[in-house]
Amino acid sequence: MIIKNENLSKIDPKIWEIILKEKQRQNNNIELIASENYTSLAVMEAQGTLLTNKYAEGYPGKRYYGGCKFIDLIEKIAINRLKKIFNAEAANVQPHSGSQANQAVFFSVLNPGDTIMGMSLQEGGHLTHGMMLNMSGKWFNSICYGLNKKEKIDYKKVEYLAKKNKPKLIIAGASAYSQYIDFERFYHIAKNINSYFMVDMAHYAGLIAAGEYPNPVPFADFITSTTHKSLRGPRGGFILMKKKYKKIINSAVFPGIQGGPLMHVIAAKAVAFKEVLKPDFKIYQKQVVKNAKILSKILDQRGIRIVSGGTKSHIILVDLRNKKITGKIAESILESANIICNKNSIPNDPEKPYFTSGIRLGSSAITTRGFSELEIIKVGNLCADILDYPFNQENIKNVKKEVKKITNKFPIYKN
Ligand code: DSN
Repeated sequence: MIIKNENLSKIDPKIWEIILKEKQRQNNNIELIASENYTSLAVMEAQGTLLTNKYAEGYPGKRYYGGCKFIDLIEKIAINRLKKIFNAEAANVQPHSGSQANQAVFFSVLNPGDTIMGMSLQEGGHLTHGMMLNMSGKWFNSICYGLNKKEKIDYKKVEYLAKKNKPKLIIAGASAYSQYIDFERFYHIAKNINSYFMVDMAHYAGLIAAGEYPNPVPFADFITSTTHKSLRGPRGGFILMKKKYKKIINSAVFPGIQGGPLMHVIAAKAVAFKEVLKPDFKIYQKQVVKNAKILSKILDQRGIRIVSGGTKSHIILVDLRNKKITGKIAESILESANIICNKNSIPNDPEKPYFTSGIRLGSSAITTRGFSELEIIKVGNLCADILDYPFNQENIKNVKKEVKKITNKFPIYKN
């Protein structure tokens, strides 16, 4: 039977209605999840195209399916734009996610049982950098480094652990670390013991592209990332590498860990990369960092402890111990006032990861939305109002009203 080419609203009104509700939710809430952002209509348009119909296992010029001449053009454009953004020697745009980008690097140079070293999840690292329940912690001998007393990466300990354990791969990168990472220092530590050096820049990629955060590209053998966080693209991943690793990385992605690439997503990545290359993107990222610093300062002034004393990125990690509520409760009460964030462990957290003593905030999405100083000051104070009196229903109601005033002024997706 020929498919009916009618609109989604007609074919599946149930799903359509839920999507509309989600649109309303995104419009009515203040989004402070540090790993989220709002992608452009152009990016979504590319992702919603008929490119989803096409199988294209392989790489441009060397596919395992016919009919790939236009697909090849798209993938080549995505690769070239990405290389230009980061001044990278080679790029692979096929990973479906950041986690798969990491897996591909592991698959390219490691064997099960090899030793890897990454930042501990409890102190700001990422699940895929060796956490014991993740494949990276189960299949490899995982050594973790963490923070010093000032809640900054303890490079002396990194060096000590590297010399002692001789990991085959050292990973730098984090998902709840607001400070600069000294990639050059990591590079020297890795080179001294002849280990591979990988940077997972998923959180910082947009800032790095705009020159607002140190660039790992000159130092790392492999750089992995997602495309949907600070980079503001579609949900997906990529890998940058030195040219000498292009072959092993490409075959680790396909046929190593993935089959057919998602060509509609790769087209959307290409569109996002074009947006990143525009001068506007630099202005946006400058404001992202500025907004995070203002938000952090307001919270600090309201007596809320910020882990590591502030931020140099889009991330703010909040310690709630003096407020006597867990991250889980704070997340849920903020949500009832239409402020969205996520609970997050803080260094030496006495609570279990499901509860935590902290929340993580981020400025990427609110900056895309158009918030600047005035709104950020307001947002900081509203968060503090909630955290000061989390169980006062009148207070929650008042904050929610104020949130509505701000969000009404800054609609995201109009039609
Ligand atoms: N889950 C992402 C984050 O929120 O940081 C990382 O993959």
